[in-house]
Amino acid sequence: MGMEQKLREKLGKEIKHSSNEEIYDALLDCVQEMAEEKVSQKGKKKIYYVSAEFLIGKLLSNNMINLGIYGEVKELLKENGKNIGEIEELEEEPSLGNGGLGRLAACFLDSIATLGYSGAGIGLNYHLGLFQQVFEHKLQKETKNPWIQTKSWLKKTDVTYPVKFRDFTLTSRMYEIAVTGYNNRTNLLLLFDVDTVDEDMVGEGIQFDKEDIQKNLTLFLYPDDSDEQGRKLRIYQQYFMVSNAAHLILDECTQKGSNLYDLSDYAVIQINDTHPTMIIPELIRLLTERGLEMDDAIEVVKKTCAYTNHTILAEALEKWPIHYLKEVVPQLMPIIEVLDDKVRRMYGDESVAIIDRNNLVHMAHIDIHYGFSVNGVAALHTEILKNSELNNFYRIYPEKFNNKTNGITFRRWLLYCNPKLAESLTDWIGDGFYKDAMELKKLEAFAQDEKVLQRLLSIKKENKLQLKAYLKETQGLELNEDSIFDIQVKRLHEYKRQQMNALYVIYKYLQIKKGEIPKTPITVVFGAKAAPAYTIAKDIIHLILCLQEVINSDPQVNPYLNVVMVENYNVTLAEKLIPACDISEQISLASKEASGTGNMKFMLNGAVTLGTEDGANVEIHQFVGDDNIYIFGASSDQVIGHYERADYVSRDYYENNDMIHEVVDFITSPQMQKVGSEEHLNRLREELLGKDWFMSFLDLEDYIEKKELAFADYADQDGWAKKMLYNISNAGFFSSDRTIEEYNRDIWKLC
Ligand code: 26Q
Repeated sequence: MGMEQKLREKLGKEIKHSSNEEIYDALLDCVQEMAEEKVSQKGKKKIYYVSAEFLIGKLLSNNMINLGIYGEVKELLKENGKNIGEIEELEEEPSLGNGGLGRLAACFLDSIATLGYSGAGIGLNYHLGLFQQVFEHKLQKETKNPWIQTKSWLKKTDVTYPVKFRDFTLTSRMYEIAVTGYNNRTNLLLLFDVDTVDEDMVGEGIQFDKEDIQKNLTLFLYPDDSDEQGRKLRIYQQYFMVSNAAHLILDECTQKGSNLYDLSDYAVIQINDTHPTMIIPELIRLLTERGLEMDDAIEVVKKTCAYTNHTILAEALEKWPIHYLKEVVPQLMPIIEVLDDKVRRMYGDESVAIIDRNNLVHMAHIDIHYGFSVNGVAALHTEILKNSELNNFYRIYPEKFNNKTNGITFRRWLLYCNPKLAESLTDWIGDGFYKDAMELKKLEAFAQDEKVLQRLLSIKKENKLQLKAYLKETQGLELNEDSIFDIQVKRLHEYKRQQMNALYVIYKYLQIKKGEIPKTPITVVFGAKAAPAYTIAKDIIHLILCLQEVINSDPQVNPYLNVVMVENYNVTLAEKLIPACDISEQISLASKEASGTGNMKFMLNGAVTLGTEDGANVEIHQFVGDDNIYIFGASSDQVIGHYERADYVSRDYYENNDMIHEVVDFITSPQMQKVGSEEHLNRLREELLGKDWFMSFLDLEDYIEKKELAFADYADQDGWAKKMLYNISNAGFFSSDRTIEEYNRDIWKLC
């Protein structure tokens, strides 16, 4: 049956007589039915990707692309006077992740299904998601984000498990979201929930009673963990997630014929950062309940679990006080003690112990001792893990350590978000790159082809115009499509150094005031959410919003320089911003960004990276060569050296460098105080002068120099188009299909 007939049957009337809402509902039904037909039981061994976050983005169009009906439906709607873009707008974006780690999990699910592997994602169904960001008085305010619509992609199931905590037992319920592979099978994302959750208990902003676990367990993603109740709630969430996962995995495997001793022939569990680590003691507990001896259970689990590390930031490495665990999940403590005891007997080395002298349980240490694989997410990151952060473990288990450089799904981040580029690429090099991303390399043959270069530039311009219209309509923002779009979008964190970009903006503003007019106008775009309890990150948002007002309302400057901070940055906005970008800001303090994946999305869409030698930027640099990227700043070794010697003193830079002095003082200048809050601006300036833990001043001069060079190069449009072309041609390696093939070859061994 063709799509037209299917849709009309669902609608019960003509498409042209239906409202957008009715069409959305009908399309959702059609897509779900088509996806379900492709659910498959094939494959003895299955990958279970357990993660606290799955930042999947809107599903309607993505699923239609993967099912091969997107073009047909788009045309059909057009013929009937409907616009697919307006229908997409009706879908709420699922709010199940913070940033990189959650989006990576979503790209991986897409690639696992696309490559035809048997796999499932397992996580939680946060009703109100991550908070929604609104700007009020130039400050971030958090509100709830109720993303689950009456007509939803979530399918309620009858699967329930009892999950026991110290003081009570909760009954879980499983929901499913179909994950369609491109031209291939459908897998499932399994999200656990409790029926007793009460959305009405949320008061002003995102306030709620953190102790009423039955009602609050799956309300929010990472409830504020700045206080003890928040941290305990996090443990409740984590245990709830992994206990359900462990039950489900054991049930599925026994049904398929496992005798549990051979569990690793049926299942491999990828632990996404330490958030699901309790699955290790929980599986051991359940295996002993099902009759295995403790030592056998430990061996089985060791062969089944693999761990991915996403950070070297000390504050993000989870360490839980024993007394929290005793209060929440006392049944795990005897097991964790056995695990600790074995490690102590074997190695007698305090630094690799599971329970430290302060009675903190180191979650990553459990993963490394009791899993069979430890991977970093980019070459440099894995080297840092092996040689410094986890060196004591690397010396014990060199064979466990491996690198899996991150990737992104080209279905969402090219075919869907940049249809004009995808279409032109298909004209030039055929459609082989849809399945084999390395075929993008064929584009290099066109590096001297004037028509191709001109088309790359005109696509960029069209995408800028689309973004301009969208941001005007949805956020009332004004963009100049004739300016360079310089974009930094990612979570707000000091190590990512949005503050350094803001200092550049101040520098440029002052230059223009002094009469130094740039050749091409510049628009600096920011998008970022700050964790609710992260004071300095929120001050940085305030700084950017103040700059936006001061600069955009200064008639002497605004023809040449604009600052735009988009509100509530999310996947949907990323899909519109990235195709319109000229310069991709990837400016983390070297050694701190494990990989980055935004950098890959920008590159694939023809933006040129301005970045430090950090994370996957290092590999991007190797692929595109010196001429097609702007690299600046201290190396990771130099940065690690500064930390070791504790010899970075931000105030020295301020005292000894006139430019730095001037831009820092501008933060609290009368102009800024007039539009902003003295408290926030002063605190930020003091932080930069007194601490600046992520060394913004260290690289500032070099950053300004390279950024100016990029802007100057942009004036030669032909030369710039070549840079775009080399970035696109070399993006193939960063397909998550490649990443998943490597996970399978080295870790999962599914077939
Ligand atoms: C930990 C303890 C308590 C509360 C929260 C957390 C917490 C929450 C989220 C710790 C870490 C995260 C998220 C980390 C993350 O997104 N990491 C990013 O992972 C990407 C995918 O590998 C990388 O590309 C990025 O470099 C990395 O920052």
